[in-house]
Amino acid sequence: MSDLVQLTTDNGIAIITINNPPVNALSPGVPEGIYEVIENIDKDGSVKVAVLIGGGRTFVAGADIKELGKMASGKGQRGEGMLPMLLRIEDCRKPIVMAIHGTAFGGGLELAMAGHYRVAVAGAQVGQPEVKLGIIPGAGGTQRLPRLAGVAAAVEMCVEGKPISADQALKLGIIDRLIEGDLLTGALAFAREVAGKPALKTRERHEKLGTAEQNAPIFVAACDTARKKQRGLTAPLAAIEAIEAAVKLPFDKGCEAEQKLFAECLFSDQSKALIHVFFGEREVAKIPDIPKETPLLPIRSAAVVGAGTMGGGIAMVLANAGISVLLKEVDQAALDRGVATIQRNYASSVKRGRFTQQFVDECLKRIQPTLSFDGFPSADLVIEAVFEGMALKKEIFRELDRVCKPGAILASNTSTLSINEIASSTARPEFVIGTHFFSPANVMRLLEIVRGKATSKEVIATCMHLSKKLGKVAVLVGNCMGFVGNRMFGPYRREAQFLVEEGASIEAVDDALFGFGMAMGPLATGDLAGLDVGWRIRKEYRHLQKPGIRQPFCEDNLCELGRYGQKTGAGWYRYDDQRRPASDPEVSRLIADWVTKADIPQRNIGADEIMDRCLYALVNEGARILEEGFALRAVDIDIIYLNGYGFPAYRGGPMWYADSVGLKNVCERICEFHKQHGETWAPAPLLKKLAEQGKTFAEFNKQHTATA
Ligand code: 3H9
Repeated sequence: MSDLVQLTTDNGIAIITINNPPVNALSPGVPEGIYEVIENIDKDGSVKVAVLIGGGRTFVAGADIKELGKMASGKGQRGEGMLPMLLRIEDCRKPIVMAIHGTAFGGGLELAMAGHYRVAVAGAQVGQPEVKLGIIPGAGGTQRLPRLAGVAAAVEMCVEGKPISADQALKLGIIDRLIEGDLLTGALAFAREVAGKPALKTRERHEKLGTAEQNAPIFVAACDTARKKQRGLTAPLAAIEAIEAAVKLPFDKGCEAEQKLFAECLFSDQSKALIHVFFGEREVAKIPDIPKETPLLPIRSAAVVGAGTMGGGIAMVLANAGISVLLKEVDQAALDRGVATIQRNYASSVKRGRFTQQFVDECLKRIQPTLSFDGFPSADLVIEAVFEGMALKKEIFRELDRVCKPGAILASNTSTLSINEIASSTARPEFVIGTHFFSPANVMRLLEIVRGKATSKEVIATCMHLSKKLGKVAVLVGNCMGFVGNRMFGPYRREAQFLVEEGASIEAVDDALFGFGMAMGPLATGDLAGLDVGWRIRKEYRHLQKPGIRQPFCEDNLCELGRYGQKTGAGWYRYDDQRRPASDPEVSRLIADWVTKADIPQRNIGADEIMDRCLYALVNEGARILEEGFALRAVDIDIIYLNGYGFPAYRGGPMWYADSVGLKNVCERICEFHKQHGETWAPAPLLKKLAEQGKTFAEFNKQHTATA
């Protein structure tokens, strides 16, 4: 018997324990081990009933995603162990009780559903999150779940991929009992109750399935919603099709349909990209020169300087995580405005069902508005989120250095300014760091953690660790202008504007990128963020621009006319009072006028060129950032773009996308643009080198982290 699956007995009850840390994934050897154990139990006359439980912190978090990744890339063997193992469990003549704690996800839930009974502790979660990996449940989940929970619930769980609580699972009939206290003790007691009773096979249950006709409206509605809410993703539609098969076909035929759809999804580019994203989100937490054991500084209380949109959002994020926070402004009116916005945001979260009123009341109590630095000496962490100006930031940091206790972390939410320069205004640069939240801070998952040249490892480790508690995906970046995300966003939006100046319509540019899967087109994004933000920065840094390099001008001209985007009701588009966009013929007329005066030749530009120009501008800058070491790995850039800039997850991020197109192709296209449009398109040296060597950014990653 393998070490992965252990069998013990307790007064005629067999206890099967899965021990495959950290999450008991169904890696090779686990299904086979369970199969063998069940065979023994079935034969053993002294055993009346069995309990299957996960060792360590969880039941089973699913199939081994590493193995799936290998299979998806054609490098692994298709594991045949799962399906026979599940049938073997279901056919066992002794009842098998699945005892769930932690998570029963994906193949873990499929395993649990093949058992005859399921019990769980209250904190457990169950789910079919496969769609998030671009696949569907592939071990009978789409066939057994509707039999236990009904079609509507199964569709929701398999299509959205969100986990549900043990309590919800009990209500839906997925589990049979909630266990209070110790899980194994409760599961053994339950097993004694069901010992000797017939072992119910989930696959033979039909009472909740209904007919194809009865369920038709559920499938139609689910397809409509999936097309809108999960635009571009194929797995949600495949999951619906597989559940339809459960309703229309006998169990074994339904499983065959599921297998076919599962294989189609697994071998798709979307699945490869989403598996890359799964591991990428975990990889970014690993910093090569900062060991896991680095001591963390305690963060019990915090303070935020500035109660504007960013400061208020950051205060909410901290309060949501149970951290008390002082919120400082310079005058009462600004403070009141900030607090009112926080209250409004919380009220809308309650209305949308995201938070309960009780939770919100507790959070509001944790946020203490103030006009002075009086309470600051007790704060473990201070985040400055004031207007983007170096002189002001330095003045604040001088003051923070004076009032804060030794060992307090002093963070700036700057999106562009040098952390080294900000740190130089303090006597403790090792405690100064950048925490670049994205707007709205209480919603966006991304957090760029900016490492200054003196920032200590403890401070970095603490901020990376804290970000998880805050529900954020943190990516460590170096201290360059615009850091990683905004530095790349510049060339991306620059190309969008050039395209408009060369004859593409505003709508054509945005539609092409939206069609690619971006949450919004680049020009509409500018309107949302406020065109004046970039305009002001450009004005401040104009003296640094190299002469003779083409610069876009339409956006600056729009700003000169007071068209700042959504907030002024007009930018590239026109907006009504609900902020709904409409094309604005006035802008098209203005642009036609400006480009005629600038003597820019006009031509028809297709969607392919629009996408290549914008996306390869991202990639080219990303390659420079990577080579200069401001991002640790290409995957770090991908995770930044997926979580902060609306890049479609199923394309894996800009660097993964470039790898999938082939760096040789990308580089050739960039060289064409270089010839046509001049110096801004000089190919990044790293891109050129990898293209010549026939390598990918991912391969550069591996080499880089191996030597780091
Ligand atoms: C599936 O089941 C398909 C089926 O239908 C069958 C088809 C035939 N595999 O997230 P954490 C690693 S598809 C391999 O940091 P947490 C993870 O990479 C699967 N590895 O911990 C990390 O490694 P490292 C459906 C996995 O406590 C370590 O475990 N299931 C797997 O924040 C700790 O993970 C899912 O999609 C896995 N399945 O969260 C569930 N899961 O330390 C995916 C985790 O080297 N997993 N690892 O970086 C999760 O959602 C979270 O990991 C979980 C724990 C909630 C379980």
